[in-house]
Amino acid sequence: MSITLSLGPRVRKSPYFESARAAGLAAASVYNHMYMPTGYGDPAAEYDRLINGVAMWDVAVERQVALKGPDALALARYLTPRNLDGLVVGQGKYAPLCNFEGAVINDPVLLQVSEDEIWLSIADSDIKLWAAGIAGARGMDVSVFEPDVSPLAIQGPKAVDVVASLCGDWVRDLRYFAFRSHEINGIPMIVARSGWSKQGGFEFYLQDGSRGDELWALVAEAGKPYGIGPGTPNYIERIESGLISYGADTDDASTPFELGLGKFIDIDQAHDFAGKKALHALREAGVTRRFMGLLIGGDPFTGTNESPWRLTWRGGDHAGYASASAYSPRAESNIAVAMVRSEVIAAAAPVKVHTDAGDLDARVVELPII
Ligand code: THG
Repeated sequence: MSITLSLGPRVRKSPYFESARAAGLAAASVYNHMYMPTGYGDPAAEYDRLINGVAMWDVAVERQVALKGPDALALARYLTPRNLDGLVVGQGKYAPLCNFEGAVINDPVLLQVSEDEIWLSIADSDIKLWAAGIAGARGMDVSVFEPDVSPLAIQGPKAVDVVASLCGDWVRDLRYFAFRSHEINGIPMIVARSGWSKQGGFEFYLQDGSRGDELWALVAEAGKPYGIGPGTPNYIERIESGLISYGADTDDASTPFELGLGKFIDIDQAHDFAGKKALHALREAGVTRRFMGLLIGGDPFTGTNESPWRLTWRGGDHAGYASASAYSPRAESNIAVAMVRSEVIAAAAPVKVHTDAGDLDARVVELPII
């Protein structure tokens, strides 16, 4: 049964909201205190555009937390276990953040936008408060604020042609997570090669919220020859690709080691950072569960799970939980991402998934699934 989303002033709207609504927005969630578009009523077409064509996504919910001032880099270093040596203006980095217990509290993309300004392009948690609190407590000379910046993603194999037709052929040479300032019709933005899919694409970080509908229309027009259409961060593709959805896949105790983010952090670096001591102890202890994929039997799923699904093995022992599930046209199977106990993984044992519609057999596989 579907439920109406109550619109009101307490939850913020994206600068693209009216354009998204006019394009047929059918479903939304809430993320960073904003409405986040989650569907336009035709999941099969939205998936197909992302895999074979090009789609445009209102992802203004990926808010920026700006760190600006002489201590911007020092604060960024304290906030992330990622090693920021070699950070340069114009190259972004995936930079998980941890609390003092070593649990992941967000997984932003970090962008050095100028010599004294760094942005954290955040997932769904209140990092502005955390960063401002740490800066204040440590007496750092830096201001922490949310700038007027709203990403619009253009994703899929044909995204590069759409963005090149709008911005020029230089975009073809941008490396992953690299970015540059650019204007289209005087609309200020940062163009980055990034996005929450593995199908390739770009993000326009619009820097004037009053011009969202104008930018949306320009992208829709430039994309017409390539069959562009609206989409959203894609549920099916992200499970196939094993991309983490912070808050959905994680809980209060999820560590970078459990989530497979160990390659993005450097706990042996000389700089101190929040969670350093805890992460050393966690590495020493080893993980007891890991972020994995599942291939699940049964008839093709039509929706997804509203709550995590419990996993069991050996006739009832706790094996973990599945946080997101879908039917994958490419895997030709039901699939899920799940936190799975290490002993289950080591035993290569089958698991039972306790879905809302009954129990199903599943096999645990490494991510990505595709
Ligand atoms: N775009 C922007 N901000 C964001 C997201 C985004 N903030 C929140 C969330 N998404 C951040 N999470 C991710 C997670 C993974 C990737 C991007 C954003 C990603 N990972 C690649 C991978 O895992 O293969 C590459 C990582 C790498 O090699 O550094 O792309 O989507 N603006």
